[in-house]
Formats: sequence, C-alpha cells, structure tokens
Amino acid sequence: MKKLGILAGVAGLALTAVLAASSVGSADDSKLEQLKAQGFARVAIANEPPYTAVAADGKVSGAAPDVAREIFKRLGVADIVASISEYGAMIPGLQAGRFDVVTAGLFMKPERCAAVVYSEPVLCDAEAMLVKKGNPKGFKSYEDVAKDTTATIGAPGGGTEEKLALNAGVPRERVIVVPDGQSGVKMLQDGRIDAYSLPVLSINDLVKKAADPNLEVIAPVQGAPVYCDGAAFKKGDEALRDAFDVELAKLKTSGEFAKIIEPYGFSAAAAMSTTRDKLCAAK
Ligand code: 6CS
Repeated sequence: MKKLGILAGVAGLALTAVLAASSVGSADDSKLEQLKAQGFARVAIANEPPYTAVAADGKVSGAAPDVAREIFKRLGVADIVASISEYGAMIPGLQAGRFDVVTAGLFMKPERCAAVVYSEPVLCDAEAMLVKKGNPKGFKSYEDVAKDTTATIGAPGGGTEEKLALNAGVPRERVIVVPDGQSGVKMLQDGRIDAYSLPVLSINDLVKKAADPNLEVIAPVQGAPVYCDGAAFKKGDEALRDAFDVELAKLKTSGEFAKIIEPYGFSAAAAMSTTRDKLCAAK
C-alpha cells in the first residue's frame, strides 16, 4: 500500500511539469508513458471507507485504490500516490491536472460522464441514511426529508446524496455539507442534522466504528438508484482509459477483481452486470 505522499505529490507535480514540457516536442508521448516515467499515478480519493481509506501512517487502501494500484502495476506504473479531495472538487482537480485519475467511488451519472472519461464499472452500491434510533421523523426517502419543513440532511459537498436531496425538493438551506464521515456521525449525534446520507457500505462502516446504539440505518433509501463508479480520467486520456479497461476486464474474467473488492463488501457481479454506457445514459 502506498503512503499518502504530499511531498511525492509536489515532486510529482514538478516532474509532471517537466514531462509535459518535454512531451510538447513529441506529441505522440502517451499519458501512460508519462506515468511509467513518473513511477506513479496521482489518484484523487475521499477517505470514505470502504471505498477509499487513509490510515494514520498515510497508507492508502479501500476497494477503489486497491483495484487501481493493481491495474497500474500491470500497466507498468509502479504505484499510486493519493490526494484527499471533496467529491465536488475531484473533476475540476482532474481537469486542472492535479490528479491523473479519480479512483474514489465517484458514481457515474450523465453530467459527470460528459465531463470526464470513465472506465467500465468498478464499485456499485445503494444509498442509505443514518438517523437516530427509532427513525423519529419516519424518513424512507429524500422526498420525506423535503416534506418535513424542519428537517435537515447532511451529505458530502458536490456528492450524489447532496444532489439527490436537492432534486427531491429539500431546500438548499436544509441540505448541510458534511466534510467527512466522522463529522456526519457527530452532527447527527449532537442533533445538528436529522439524517446523514452516504452509500450503504460507507454508512455501515461508520456505524460499526461509532458503536452507538442510538443510531439507525435506513437502507436502501427509497427511490434512489443503485449507482456504480468507475475510474475517472481527464478528457483526452482515452488511450489511458482504454488500457485501464483492458486490464480491468482481465481482472474481472480471472476472478481477481472479486478477490480485491468483495472483502470490502462490494459485489463483483453487480459491477459486471452493467456497463459504462448504460450507467452514463441512466436518468
Ligand atoms: O459519487 C458520489 O458523489 C458519492 N460516492 C461515494 C462513494 N460517496 C459519497 C459521494 O456522494
């Protein structure tokens, strides 16, 4: 597992600038060749287990980085260096060249598919809400939150759950941006929000760690789709994405894909039962 390398990231940025300058003269330098020379791929993560996780010593794990690390190794890129980012900043960061790829459970949706170049599906999950024991406000859907004019819901900034709540009619002032899982649990426990929404596996991970009998999980959130992520590449890096997909397909066929993601609670069959094209077209 690769240490979270802020310094390496800076070095990587400098090295990338040099490589970019050198590649100006040779337009056929592929992005993959650049990453091989760089020795690592700079990945954006959110630190939201089990999708992505950063240990106290900086080691990066989680289903998405583990799949990416294995694929890049097979492509000749020795490792990954992760930077933590809010979901809403991942695509702008990718487009600005701060990351080489987003491997964070960034769910495929039409508006995102229009902005980046996704791999085939990797991690699929339904949505959940964390509420006080007994679900005192009777939430089953984001619409239920909207109907209760005093209710507030916490969600990641620029994340899918924030968008789902807003689209269900929850006014902006009642959708509270929450920076990370621990903050979301604390805000719920302190009564500062009435619900906290993340994908099911993320909420379950938080509940296990909180070990608080006064919390309850509502899953799946009624009316919310099952989403799948893919590795997200910058437009123009289609060749890199295609090379990634070739190795991803091999992992899926050999059973190694299941061996990497299923210990985290994800279903290989779910990812293999759908495609990027279907997910990017989904309404
Ligand atoms: O793609 C998203 O926006 C969502 N994905 C995950 C893994 N967690 C929350 C986030 O909103």
